[in-house]
Amino acid sequence: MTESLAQRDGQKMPGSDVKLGEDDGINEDSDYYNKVFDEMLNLWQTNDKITQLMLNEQLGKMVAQLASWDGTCFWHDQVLVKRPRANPTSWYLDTPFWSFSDPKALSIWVALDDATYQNGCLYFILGSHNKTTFENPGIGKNMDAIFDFYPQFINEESVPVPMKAGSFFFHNGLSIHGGGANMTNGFRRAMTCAYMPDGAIFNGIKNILSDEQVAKLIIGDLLNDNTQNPLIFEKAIFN
Ligand SMILES: O=C(O)CCC(=O)C(=O)O
Repeated sequence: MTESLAQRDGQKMPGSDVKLGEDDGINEDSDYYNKVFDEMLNLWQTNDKITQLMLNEQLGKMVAQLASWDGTCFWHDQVLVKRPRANPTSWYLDTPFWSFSDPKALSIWVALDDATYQNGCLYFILGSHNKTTFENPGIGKNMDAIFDFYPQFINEESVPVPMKAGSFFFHNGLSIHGGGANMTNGFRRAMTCAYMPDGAIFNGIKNILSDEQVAKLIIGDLLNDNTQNPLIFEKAIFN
């Protein structure tokens, strides 16, 4: 991990000049958001070890089983470093940010440090993924903003997920989730990967696609660029 971050020298994403701490055009309030975490995307494209680890066929199979897909493609990876004293991650949904819309789309979240109540472990509103939609409530500064959009969840319990370093969980991208502030003087680092079903189609949202990629796509086109969204697992079909 250290090697893959050093190789990037602060570059947030391959093919982009944006560096950590700068406005990436994805998040609404970059000044605040850059103090939620340092976010680097698609390390798999610049580091072979990350490719081997995160584009692993067994992982793709687990995702396919959880999502009931026949094939799993990679959407993106992210390293999320909550620095000492970092802001909380407001409640939000993942899937509405992505360039495809699938109710089963999910991510893996891997703790690289112990994630604790004190340093910003994640929290979930359990079962919310069954009632949310692809409309995007966004992610802002106000922790409770999502409940203007989904008032039916305001009284639901928040379930914390403290994690030991090296452990991981999967979560559906339509789950309402967030993370605590880092109240400590240490780092809370995590790696996530989001997965897409084979055969997913473009929904018009740019997300991490480059301007050149978007220019070649129209809504309804297959997202089948193997250099961007490689197929990492395919269920064998026996006649
Ligand atoms: O690590 C965090 O604080 C947030 C991560 C997250 O929201 C996600 O992986 O979907």
